[in-house]
Amino acid sequence: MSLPVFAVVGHPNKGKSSIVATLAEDESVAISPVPGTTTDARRYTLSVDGEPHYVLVDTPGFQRPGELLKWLRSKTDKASERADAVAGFVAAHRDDPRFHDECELLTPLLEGAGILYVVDGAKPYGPEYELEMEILRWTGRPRMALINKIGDGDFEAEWRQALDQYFSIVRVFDALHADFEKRISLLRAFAELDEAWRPRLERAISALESERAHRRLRSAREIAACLKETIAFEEHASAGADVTPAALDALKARLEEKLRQRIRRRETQMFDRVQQIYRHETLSREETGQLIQDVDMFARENWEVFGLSRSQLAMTGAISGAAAGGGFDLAVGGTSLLLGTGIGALIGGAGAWFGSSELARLKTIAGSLGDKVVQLGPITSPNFPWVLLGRAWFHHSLVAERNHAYRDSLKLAIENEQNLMNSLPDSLHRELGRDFQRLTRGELADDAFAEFAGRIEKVLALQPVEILV
Ligand SMILES: Nc1nc2c(ncn2[C@@H]2O[C@H](COP(=O)(O)OP(=O)(O)O)[C@@H](O)[C@H]2O)c(=O)[nH]1
Ligand SMILES: [Mg+2]
Repeated sequence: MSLPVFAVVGHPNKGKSSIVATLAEDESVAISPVPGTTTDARRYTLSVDGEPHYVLVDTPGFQRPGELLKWLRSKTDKASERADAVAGFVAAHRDDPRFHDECELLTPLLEGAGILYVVDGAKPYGPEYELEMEILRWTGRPRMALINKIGDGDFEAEWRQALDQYFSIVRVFDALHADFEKRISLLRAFAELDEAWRPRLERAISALESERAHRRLRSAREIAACLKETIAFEEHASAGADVTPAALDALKARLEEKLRQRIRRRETQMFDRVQQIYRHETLSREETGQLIQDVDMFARENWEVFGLSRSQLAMTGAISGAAAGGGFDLAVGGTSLLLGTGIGALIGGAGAWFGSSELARLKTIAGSLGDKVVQLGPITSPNFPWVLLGRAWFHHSLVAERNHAYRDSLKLAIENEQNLMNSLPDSLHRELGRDFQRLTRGELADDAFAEFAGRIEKVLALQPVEILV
């Protein structure tokens, strides 16, 4: 059975390419406020796990519908000959540059595509559209009209009156913001256009639905792996045999910066992978907003919004867990202890990110020839995994709902006074708290990883905050 093919046609600049990008989940479709950006018809196939399900054809808009219709009418006055007249037009004008766009958009229809006619419901209806609709009727292909609104006007009622006369199905569809359910419901409407397409489209719908769940699980695994790896990060440096306190401070600062860089890179990689899962590879990210002015993961504001509040930390036992992990009492003593005892101390400045908690402890271990080797890490800050999870959760929620027509960068900003983690159910909170403690101590067994990822998946299934896109 051949794939259902839908040609998206209409006036220039009405959101045709946007609709193709959204329905084909393709970020490479050219979308632009400049009319005439799409010059040739191009096919975009939606595939799931390598299996193709349907094809969208992006087409240039009508340029000379009046002349085209006049030509068609001059050829026949019989309804039964109209489709042949359209084929005759394309055959006669294939090399005529004046009708390049018309030939491009009519060709897929002659090859059997269904029609998705796109109009802008924010602008008034006008008789010039009648020419286009009439031409589409001449093709005799199954057709549906989509009212896409670009801007604030509302002329839907007036459009419907006109469209109902030419199209068997008329739907409102927001090319930029339609969510998953809206897309699925549109596919169901496509299935009604032509009986022959129904089985293929129903298959497409169930493939998309299971892919959606699968994408969440794959993302959860990426995030879980990122948490597991970053918590275990360590940086080493040789301090020499007779290191002075000042030299040690400098070394500490260098290691800390290296550790932060590594965490940032690993987080970036995780974000990229999650975006790949949702076919949003090239979508850029920015971190702006009222609360988060700094692009840095380690900005204090980020820790306060994405991680746990101080009281939440205490409640989940994360602080006492860290203390039980060893070194907590020494840590609060500050750097002077380091030289004396050679074990754990606060990293200067780290406490400021979140109250009294440090990111990781500095240890000295004996090197060869009386050399001192210092080690920073693994990461012991109880809030660190929550911050990373909070950011990953928020990022995922934006990416998972994002349309492929919407090209503004992702804004990783929450304008909410609450801690993100407040919206987690208590039980999940407790379980994750235990997972994080195990990770911090390096005690999360490999066979427990799947369960850990499963809990992250439960987090991803929740909506973190009202997302304004
Ligand atoms: N606000 C808004 N803008 C849209 C919508 N659909 C398309 N646009 C914008 O309108 C312009 C033309 O869109 P495009 O898809 O290239 O139209 P085409 O010429 O018909 O293919 C682009 O700047 C789009 O971002 C919509 O639903 N809402
Ligand atoms: Mg276009």
